Amino acid sequence: MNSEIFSQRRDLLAQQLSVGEAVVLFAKREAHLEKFTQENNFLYLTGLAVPNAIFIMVKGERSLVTQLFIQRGIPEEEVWTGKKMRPDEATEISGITKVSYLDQFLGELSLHAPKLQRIYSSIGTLKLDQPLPYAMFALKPLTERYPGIVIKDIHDLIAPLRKVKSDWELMQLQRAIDITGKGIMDIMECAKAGMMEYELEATLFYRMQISGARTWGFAPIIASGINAATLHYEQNNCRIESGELVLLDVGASYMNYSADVTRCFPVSGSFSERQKQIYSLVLSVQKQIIEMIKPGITLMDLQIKTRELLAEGCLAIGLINDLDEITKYYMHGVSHFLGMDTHDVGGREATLEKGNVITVEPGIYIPEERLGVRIEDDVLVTETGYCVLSQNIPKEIEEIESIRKAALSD
Ligand SMILES: [Mn+2]
Repeated sequence: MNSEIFSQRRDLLAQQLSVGEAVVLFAKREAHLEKFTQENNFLYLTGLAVPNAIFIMVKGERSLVTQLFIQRGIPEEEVWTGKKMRPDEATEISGITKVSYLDQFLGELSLHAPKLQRIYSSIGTLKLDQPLPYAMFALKPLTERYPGIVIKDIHDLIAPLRKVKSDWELMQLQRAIDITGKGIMDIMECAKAGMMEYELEATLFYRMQISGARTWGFAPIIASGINAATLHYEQNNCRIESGELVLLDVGASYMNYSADVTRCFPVSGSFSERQKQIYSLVLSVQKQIIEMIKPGITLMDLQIKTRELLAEGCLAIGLINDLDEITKYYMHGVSHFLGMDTHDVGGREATLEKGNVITVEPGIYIPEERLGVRIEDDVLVTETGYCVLSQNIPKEIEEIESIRKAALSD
């Protein structure tokens, strides 16, 4: 990957900054004996997958300072942890020519401080009952001496950039989705009643690992029977009983881009009449919602229509007696942005534009029948409509039943 990509992203970021404003982003902290994954805003603007580093961009009257701070390699430590990234390596990857060491950060920031009014960083939404975000903590020496400097979350600056995917990003996403799809097929081809949910998780994880997707995009949901009616069931530790429907809500992360796909299949080979009825309803709604996708439509439009269609469907089959009762069986959003984060930046009410990638995931959950159905695809917004990136992963009843029957007859 060319450092030019990161330079272009930083140029777009810089265009949004006014004089006296700065961006300060902190890489993820290194955690002992833990697999390292980078903070996504930092990664998006620098391409650097190293812990503890800092990125700053300061807009002055006549200047724009872009600078990196990285860890100094200490020979005694490098015996244990391997070589630290050198400044010239950081420059080669990121395209940022001014690279200093972490112990120089506060000194350098001091030079800019008197003229700063606002700093954008990754702080999210501050919660009073939660610890201070690391960025707020790390900037304390500055904010204590310059209480006038406001720290704001970077979301509104970076979301417009991150939610429009480049061709390169779409290639990574497609790969993440394809690997996930292969893993779902592996599961459908090996699952049997009596297996544990986590055995299916292992099957998919194996597929990911041998395909270069080293981590999950999010904690996988492998939910059989009533567990599928718990939206964020992540234990995956139940035995799959014969006759149950198994819900897989899974996504591999490839090059830090996350897939997010949900499929359901009958462990015993064919759907029961009731499972078929609920599944068909969800599938039909899902297809109608996907059909709506084009630039100019809002995520809220999709949500309102989903609720309406599901309510009509549930009323027609007698599951509810009044359209408003639908919230009892469908209670979540139908769509979110997808990208480096599984729930990517962009919000829940945005207007769609070309290059956005969103999920479409209606569902119906009936705990009293030990049944939950959700069908989720990943969809690219194109100039005139949409392209379903996960279209190769089977979701028609006949396709799923024939895969399952073939698998069980082996
Ligand atoms: Mn999703």
